[in-house]
Amino acid sequence: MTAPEMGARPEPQSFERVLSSMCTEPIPEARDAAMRFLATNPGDPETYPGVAELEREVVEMLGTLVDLPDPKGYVTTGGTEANIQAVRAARNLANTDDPNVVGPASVHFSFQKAADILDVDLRLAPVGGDYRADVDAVTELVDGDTVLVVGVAGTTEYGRVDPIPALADVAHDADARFHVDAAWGGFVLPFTDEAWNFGDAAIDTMTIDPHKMGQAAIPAGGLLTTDESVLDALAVDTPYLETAGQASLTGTRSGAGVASAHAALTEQWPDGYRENYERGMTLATWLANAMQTRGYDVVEPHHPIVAIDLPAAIFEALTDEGWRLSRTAAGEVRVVMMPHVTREMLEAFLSDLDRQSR
Ligand code: 0PR
Repeated sequence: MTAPEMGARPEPQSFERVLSSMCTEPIPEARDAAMRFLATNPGDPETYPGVAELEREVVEMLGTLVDLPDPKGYVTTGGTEANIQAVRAARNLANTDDPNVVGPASVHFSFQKAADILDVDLRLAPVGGDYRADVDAVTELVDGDTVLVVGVAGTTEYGRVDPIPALADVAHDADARFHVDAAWGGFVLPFTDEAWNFGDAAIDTMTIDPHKMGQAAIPAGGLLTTDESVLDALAVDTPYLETAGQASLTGTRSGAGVASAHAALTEQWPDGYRENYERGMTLATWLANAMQTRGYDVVEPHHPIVAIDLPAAIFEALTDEGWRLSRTAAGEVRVVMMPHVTREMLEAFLSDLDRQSR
């Protein structure tokens, strides 16, 4: 590795060839808000009351997206923190020495981290042929030590929505809590007829991230709950701060993320997000057809994510040309129709693909 060139101004990458990311460019209002609130810390609400108020408003706005009238929660660093905290709350509230968490194999890998840190057993059930949680397979793994059942509303690889109401029943029949991971899907699914939110099922906690489809600057994730006791189960005493307790996992937190999420939601809910969803779906369907026409197998997009079975050599060649792609565990290339992805980008991608395939 060579020494960094002193004085050179580093530039971030452009989004021109980014097809695999679940993050995107913040809208201008969100970028501006992030910059203005860079030196604020919602982890200390007495010293920084302005940003603490913005955070309460973000939680309210997220509640509107997920059909939860009196939402409680906070702005996390992202989906990983929200998922870890959901597991932590469920473990702390349950009465067992040998806790386990049950979900489909499609849960995000942040649950592996949660299980490791919190010393709970993570039990993953095989998914069905439709890439969604198989309710019977999940039920089989649940027992008297299950503290949390997890469903995903918008899976990382295929954008699928698990049968959320049925999984909620499985959880509550076993006296466990029920968590929905809508980290990515939370800003997409309000515009579909899926059953995924608090209005559709008895959900205890949810992850929903403004820094993904919400078009806010990183870091801005969200943990929501119906139940104050979840936050109490997470809170520790904060002896030398003026507030009584702190429920977040991190101490000092980014006011930039909070303010940015506030600006993005204010600007984009609901019409801007609806347009993103509709554009994304049109592009996903278009790309899926274009790929099928070329003879590639495609996992039909139900939401704005397309998974394509591309030969490894073509994947490598496109990566060498600067396309930022990622693969599912089964090896498909996955294209996420984030707001920065355009028809022109996809046409350029297809033209590179066609050249590589000749
Ligand atoms: N839950 C789901 C359903 C997710 O898809 C993700 C991230 C998380 C939780 C964790 O969220 P944080 O990464 O905010 O902690 N899914 C993407 C992934 O791991 C995240 C991502 C984002 C990947 C941008 C690449 C990228 O460029 O694939």
